Amino acid sequence: MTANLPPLTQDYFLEPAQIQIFQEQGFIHLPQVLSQNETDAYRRVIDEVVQARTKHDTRQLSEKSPYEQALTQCGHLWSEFPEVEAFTRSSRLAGIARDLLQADHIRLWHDQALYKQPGGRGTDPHIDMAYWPMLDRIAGTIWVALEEVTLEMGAMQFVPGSHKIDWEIDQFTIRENTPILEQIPEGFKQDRVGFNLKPGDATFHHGLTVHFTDPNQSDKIRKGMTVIYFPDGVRYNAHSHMAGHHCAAGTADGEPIRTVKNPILSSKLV
Ligand SMILES: O=C(O)CCC(=O)C(=O)O
Repeated sequence: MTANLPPLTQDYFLEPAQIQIFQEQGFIHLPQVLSQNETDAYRRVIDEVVQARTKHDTRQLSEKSPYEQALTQCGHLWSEFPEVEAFTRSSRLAGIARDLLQADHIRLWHDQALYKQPGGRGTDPHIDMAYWPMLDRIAGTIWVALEEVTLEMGAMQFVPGSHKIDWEIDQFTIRENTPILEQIPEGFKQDRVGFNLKPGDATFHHGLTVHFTDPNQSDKIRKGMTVIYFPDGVRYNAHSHMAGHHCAAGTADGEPIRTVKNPILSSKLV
């Protein structure tokens, strides 16, 4: 495995106007969060761990489930592969989450590499909060492009303002294509917005923002690495259909989620 990885500790400065855009839209494009060198170094590592995780799966794309045809999903990498830890626990990335979610302290939910094979299906429209048993609906994801990712390859697209909808979350279950675009109330219907990403660019989206991608119409693998964060104090919902999630193991209903899997990664300077 690759050694001597660049530490991702230098802050990425966000203008107040960017924070405001995120609060209004529920997502934001962040250019050059990682330099080309940093991106290359972590892509090599993440390629290796995705390969290690998936090497026993010899199925063709057409033999996989619809969900798997959209995404090769390798999560919780940092605790298994020490070389991924510097990415997942990066204070630069976590600082972005802290600023955008306006948190004093930001905690880790989990990481996941999300690769889309050439010809892979589009990612179905969804909201992430449906997958997380959180009573307080505030959390978000940074999605970092490990290579150039264009809309034709399946770059992320978002419905502006959809994080402000009072979603009935429990109707959306993981790995089922519950229609969501059709449920956007009249006043919230807006055209999708997506971004072509250069290597090291990122998007950050709120856990209540509707997002999706087109299929990967290129002959290259679309490579994204994500980290999910939530503010310290977010409480566990034992009545959620996602109750029992191992990232909150041992947390009682209504208590703040603060397990060993959720270290604080960034704190506001006072
Ligand atoms: O990478 C994708 O296609 C989907 C990613 C996603 O849904 C997420 O990070 O929340």
